[in-house]
Amino acid sequence: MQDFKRTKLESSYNSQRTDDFTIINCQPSFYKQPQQKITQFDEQASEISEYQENKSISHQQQLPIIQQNIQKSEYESQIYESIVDSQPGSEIKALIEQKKIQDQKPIYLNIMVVGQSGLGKSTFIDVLLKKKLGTGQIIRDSTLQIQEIQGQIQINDFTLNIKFIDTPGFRHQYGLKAWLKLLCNYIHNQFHTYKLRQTQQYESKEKFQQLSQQDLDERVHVCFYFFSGPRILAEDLQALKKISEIVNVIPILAKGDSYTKNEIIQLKQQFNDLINEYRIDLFKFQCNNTSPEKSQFGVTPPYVIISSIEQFQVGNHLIYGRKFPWGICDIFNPQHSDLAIIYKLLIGHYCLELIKLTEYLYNKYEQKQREKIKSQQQNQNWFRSLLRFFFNI
Ligand SMILES: Nc1nc2c(ncn2[C@@H]2O[C@H](COP(=O)(O)OP(=O)(O)OP(=O)(O)O)[C@@H](O)[C@H]2O)c(=O)[nH]1
Ligand SMILES: [Mg+2]
Repeated sequence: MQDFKRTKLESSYNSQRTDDFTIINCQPSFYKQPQQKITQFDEQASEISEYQENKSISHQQQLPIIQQNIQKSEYESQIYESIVDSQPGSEIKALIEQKKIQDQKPIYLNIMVVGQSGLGKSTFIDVLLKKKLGTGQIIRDSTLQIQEIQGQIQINDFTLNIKFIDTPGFRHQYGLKAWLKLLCNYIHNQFHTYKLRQTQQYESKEKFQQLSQQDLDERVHVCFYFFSGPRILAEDLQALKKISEIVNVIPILAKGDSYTKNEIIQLKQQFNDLINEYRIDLFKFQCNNTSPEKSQFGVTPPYVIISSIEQFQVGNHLIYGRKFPWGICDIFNPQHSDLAIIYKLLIGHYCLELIKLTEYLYNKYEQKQREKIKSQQQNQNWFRSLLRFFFNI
C-alpha cells in the first residue's frame, strides 16, 4: 500500500482517471435490396396489400419521417470504403479495448472502525498501513474526532482506492447516544454526498460523461465493530443493532492476546447467540467457493485481532508483534491472530460483495428518506386543511 495521507474529515478523492474515447468502426448491416413488386396476385391478397399500403400511408402521416435521399450506389461505395480502410476484426479489438478500460475502473473501498475507546482501532488501521510509531512512543493518543486516511493499492492496470475512517470510541469522550449520532450522521452524510453527485451527473450530457467516468464512491462499505470480553455488553448490542441497519458490519474481538483459546471459543458462542436473539443483521459473506482463509478460532465471526506497530527481530525475520515476559506474539501469524486472514478476505473475497451490499443499504436509506418526505408533506397538507376549515385561511 502506498502514498497514504491522513486528513481530517473533509478530504476528497483525486481521481487520476482520464479515459480516452476509442473510435469503433461499426460492422455495416447488410443493405437490403428493395423488394420486387408482385405483378400477379389474387383478389384477397390484393385487398390485404391495399390495406397494408393504406395503413403504412396513414402511419407515415402520423409520424412524418424526414428521409435523406442517398443514392444506393453512393451509400454502398461509402460502406465499401470504410471496410477496405479497416483491418479485419479491428472493430472487435476496439470493442475489447473499451471493455478492458471499463473493467479496469478503480474500485473504491471505504472502511470504518468503531467501538469502545482504547480497544486498538487506530492501531489496527496503522498495522494495515504498516506504520511505525515515533521513537519511544508505545501508548498512543486517543482519537478525538473522525479522521479519514486514504491510500491506493496499484497492481498493473488495477487500482484499489482504500479509505480508512478512524472514529473516536465511546465511553471515554462520548456517551453511547451521542456517539451513535456521530457515526450515523457521518454514514448518512456520505450517502448524501454520493446521491448529490449522482443527481448532478444527470444535469447535462457533458456532466454525465465527465462524472460517470470517475465512478467515485464516498459511501462507507464496511464497518469493523470492535468489542471486548469477558462479557458482551448491552451497549455493544444496542450499537450493533443500530449501525447494522445502515452499513455492513464485521465484528472484531479486540485485543485477542487477552484471552485463552477456550475463552475465545466461549465468547464467540455467546456473541453469536446474542446476535441471533436480538436479530442483528451482520455482514454474511455470500460466496459459492469456500474461502481458503479459515481462522483457527472457528469459521464464524467475530474475528480475533491482535494489533501492534512495534517491530521485533525474531530469527532472520522482522515481525510486527507484542512482547510479553514469556514470549512474543506475531500479529500476522494465523496461529496467533486473524489479522492476516481478515486483510486477505477484505481485499480478496469480501470487497465486491461489500460494495454490492452497500448499494442495497443505500437504496433502503433512500427509500426511507422518500417516505419521510412524503409523510411530512401529508402532515403539512393536513395541517393546512385544518387551518382552512377553522379560520378560513
Ligand atoms: N494488548 C493489546 N493492546 C493493544 C492491541 N491493540 C492496541 N493495543 C493497545 O491499546 C492502546 C489503545 O490503542 P488505540 O489504537 O489507540 O485504541 P483506540 O480504540 O483507537 O482508542 P480510542 O482512539 O481512544 O478510541 C494502545 O496502547 C495500543 O498499543 C492489542 O491487540 N492487544
Ligand atoms: Mg483511536
